[in-house]
Amino acid sequence: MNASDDDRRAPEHRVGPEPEGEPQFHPYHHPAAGWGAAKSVSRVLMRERALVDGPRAIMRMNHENTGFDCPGCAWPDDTKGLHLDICENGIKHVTWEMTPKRVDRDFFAAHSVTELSAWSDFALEDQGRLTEPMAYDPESDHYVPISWHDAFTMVGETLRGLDDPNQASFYTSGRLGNEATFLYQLMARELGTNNLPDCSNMCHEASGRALEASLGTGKGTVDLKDWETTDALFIMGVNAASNAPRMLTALAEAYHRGARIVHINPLVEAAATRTIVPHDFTDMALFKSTRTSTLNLQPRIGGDMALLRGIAKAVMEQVKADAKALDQEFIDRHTAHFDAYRALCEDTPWAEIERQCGLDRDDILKAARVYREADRSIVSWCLGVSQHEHGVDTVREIVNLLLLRGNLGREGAGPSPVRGHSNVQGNRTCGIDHRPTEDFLDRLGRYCRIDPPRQHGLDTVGTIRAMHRGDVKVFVGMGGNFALAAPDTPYTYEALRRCDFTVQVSTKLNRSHLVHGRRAIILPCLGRTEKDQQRQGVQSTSVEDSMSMVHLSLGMKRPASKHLLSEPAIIAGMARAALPDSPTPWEWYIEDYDRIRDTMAQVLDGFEDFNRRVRLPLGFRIKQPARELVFLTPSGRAEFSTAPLHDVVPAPGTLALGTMRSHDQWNTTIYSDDDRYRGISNLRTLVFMNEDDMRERGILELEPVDIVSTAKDGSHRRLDGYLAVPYDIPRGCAAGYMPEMNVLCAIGDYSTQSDQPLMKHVKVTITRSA
Ligand SMILES: Nc1nc2c(c(=O)[nH]1)N[C@H]1C(S)=C(S)[C@@H](COP(=O)(O)OP(=O)(O)OC[C@H]3O[C@@H](n4cnc5c(=O)[nH]c(N)nc54)[C@H](O)[C@@H]3O)O[C@H]1N2
Ligand SMILES: Nc1nc2c(c(=O)[nH]1)N[C@H]1C(S)=C(S)[C@@H](COP(=O)(O)OP(=O)(O)OC[C@H]3O[C@@H](n4cnc5c(=O)[nH]c(N)nc54)[C@H](O)[C@@H]3O)O[C@H]1N2
Ligand SMILES: [Mo]
Repeated sequence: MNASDDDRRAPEHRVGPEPEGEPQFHPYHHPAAGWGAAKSVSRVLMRERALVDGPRAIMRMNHENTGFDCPGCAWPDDTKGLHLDICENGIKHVTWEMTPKRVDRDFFAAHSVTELSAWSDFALEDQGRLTEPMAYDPESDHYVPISWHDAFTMVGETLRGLDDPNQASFYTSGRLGNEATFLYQLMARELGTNNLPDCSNMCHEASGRALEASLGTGKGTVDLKDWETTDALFIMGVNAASNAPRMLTALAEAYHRGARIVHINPLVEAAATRTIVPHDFTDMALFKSTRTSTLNLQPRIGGDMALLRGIAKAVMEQVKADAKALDQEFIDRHTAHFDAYRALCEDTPWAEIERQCGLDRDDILKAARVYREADRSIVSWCLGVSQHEHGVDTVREIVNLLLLRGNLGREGAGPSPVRGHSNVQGNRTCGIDHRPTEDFLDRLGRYCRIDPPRQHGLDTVGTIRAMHRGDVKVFVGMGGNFALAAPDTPYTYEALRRCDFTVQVSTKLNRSHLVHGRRAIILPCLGRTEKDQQRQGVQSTSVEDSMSMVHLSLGMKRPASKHLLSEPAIIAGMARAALPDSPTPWEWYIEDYDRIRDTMAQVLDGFEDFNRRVRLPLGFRIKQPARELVFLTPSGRAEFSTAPLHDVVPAPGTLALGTMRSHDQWNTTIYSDDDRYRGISNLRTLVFMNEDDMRERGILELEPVDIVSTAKDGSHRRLDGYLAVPYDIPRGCAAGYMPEMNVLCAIGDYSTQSDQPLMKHVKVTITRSA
């Protein structure tokens, strides 16, 4: 790459709103959720003017099969069906979709793309819901209305005109329901490509690959009942109070029962202190908070694997004193390569473990003790573990640890990744995979009477690079905000701009509509809360949560505009235009989604009798062989991995920077410039630093600093004038917000194990701004 330094700076636009006041930092000392959450919710309801519809919708959210699934995170719904199973951030996501504001043709006539490009990302989404299909007109630099028919024709003609179907790439963001997902991958494969990048390539690819390699089941094996019966919870690399707030309830309940909870995170996040259970109204009224942690450990960024190895080593060392420290019977019956793993733990010196994780042995032993004393343990994790060079090795080390004490295939025990988008797990289950298995392709080919391509396709990073080279000419974004979510912002912008044609299926205006190909269209779709009326009646779609429960979601609101189509209908429209001789009955499928589900039941493992089972009160759980101690691995057993510890200690003078979300955002959707639990108001362009690291550099609180990253290829990227915030974070570590900090993530810096961009481990230097 020969980009100049200027090409690697932040684009001109802001991400968050204009600040409402001076930037402030006041450490937060209140429990998570509770009244602070209630206040924040009412602010969003007021701003979106959704005071009447909002509360009514919220009462219908996550209610067995009679409401819609929260479009927020992938935390499972309460199994008891009694609670008002909602959270602050879920309410924000719902009201965000239900806003009465509209982006119509007059709006686009009034504002050129060049003008809109200078707006903040907050301002773009704040305009409200998209209302009709629009096409970019290069003459006037405005989006102009286009009919659905003409839009589909344009897609069809362009796709048919490609020399090779691999010149197109089809992105999915994890909100897409299962039925649309299935149709989308079918369309891509009928066209002849496996280019199916998705947001999972940026979040849990490492978890899927590790679990597949260790257990032969690429998902977590526990469910909420296990959370309710476990003795010890290890919560790693997740900011649950903001990103999976309903986990707070599970943590508080576990604490009440006497379970032990260990949080492993360079930052002590709000979920690692106390919470007021949001749907427990007496707790709310009495300000009664519950503790949610017994032990907080703050390893350095990337230090998790060393910490896990240390815990494993300590457990093994305990065997001399207590033969039951290991579950030798489980190990003998169900696992492979234990001896090699034991030798590796013995050979890894304590000093190296301490140096790599940044914790001393005593602290590691505390965690080991919790683990050893628990009959049943669950390890739960999210991006703090996965978005690293060695994310796969680290997740496999989690499994190693669980196997030592037979914490698998029984109640209250096992691995429990926290997934991101509400249906990101369902997307993969239903065929969004750039590396599909032969078995899946065989079944798809047989039942859908197509000849699917066998060559693996492009993932997110691969797609960006191919667009940059000119090898991919057509980009279709099924939801999401690819331009802003992906790494190396200026490079990704350039890649999208080099496309011949970009298609975005969206609910709201966002950056990806303004950073577009030579030709571009926006196709507006129904949101999850809205009524999907088709020929045979109102349709529901299914989704799969983090714990593999599949259930129906039924929208009930009047659509934001009468010109919107459902996502399945949009896919069918594009497919019919692109594949005139298709054997797939696209129109017939759209009349009644039961018909799609009948086909899915034939093609997808674990979806037998789909239409009946999905209508059971809580839906159904997809079979997980590892849960039944059936391991679809080469050895037929759960496999210990034996990766050596990697060096994650930052070089002198450099820091390891993790990019993360604030409390008031949903990925690229920003609600405000505040981050309540971290004590921040009116500020997103910040970097959290250890006080000693600041002092060493002569940086004072809220002083502007310049952050320069160094990529694997030696190139530099920079963000200037960010404000330094002294924070309780280990030395050598720093943290700040995505998507702003994607500017610092080089396109070539992805994990060789998972191909995930290294969003939690950017090598930076930080200096006072001149
Ligand atoms: N409200 C809200 N909810 C969301 C989202 C949202 O944007 N807003 N996004 C959704 C999506 S798509 C996803 S994938 C999830 C993301 O959920 P999270 O994984 O919670 O996302 P991040 O904000 O990136 O937070 C990462 C956490 O990892 C910690 N961390 C950073 N580096 C390390 C490390 O090396 N080791 C350890 N142990 N911890 C580390 C950080 O301190 C932070 O607490 O949330 C989902 N839910
Ligand atoms: N530096 C850094 N970058 C990251 C991450 C990080 O931790 N650090 N996290 C990564 C992760 S985990 C993820 S998942 C990605 C997120 O990447 P994406 O999923 O691509 O981004 P979102 O911000 O969730 O997408 C928001 C847009 O989705 C559209 N939308 C909302 N609801 C619907 C719907 O129902 N249907 C359709 N068709 N569109 C809808 C709206 O137009 C909205 O503007 O970002 C990644 N980027
Ligand atoms: Mo994600």
